[in-house]
Amino acid sequence: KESGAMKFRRQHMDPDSNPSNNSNYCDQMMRRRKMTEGRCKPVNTFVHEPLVDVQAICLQGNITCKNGHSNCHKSSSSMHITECRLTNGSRYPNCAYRTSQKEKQIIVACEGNPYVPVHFDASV
Ligand code: UM3
Repeated sequence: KESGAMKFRRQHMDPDSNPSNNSNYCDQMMRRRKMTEGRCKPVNTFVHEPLVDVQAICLQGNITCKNGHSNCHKSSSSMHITECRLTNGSRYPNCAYRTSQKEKQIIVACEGNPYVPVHFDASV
């Protein structure tokens, strides 16, 4: 079965690519990473940094997550990310996304032992 940590890596980690000049990145990746099955996931962020650097965010101080839990952590440095946002006219099963590259600090929720990212909360 897929663990929370595995799900985070599937949905949010893409360390070895930089989609700079590929406006189809989100259309391809949202499908390839199985976020267009059953419904089109409305918003999803991919992180283009080494996994160890993203896991290290869990060592930062606790902050409150959007859901009120206190197991969120903010990266001390900005990270290369791509935000995928469903386009207005997009209708399942034809999920179409806008691809936008950003450099922002990210907030993740961490759980477990080892204490690793299981949810992407926000970028700031
Ligand atoms: N989400 C992102 N990036 C954002 C905001 C939200 O990926 O900037 C995702 C994370 C959540 C989902 O999925 O939207 C609902 O908040 P997850 O818990 O599987 O990571």
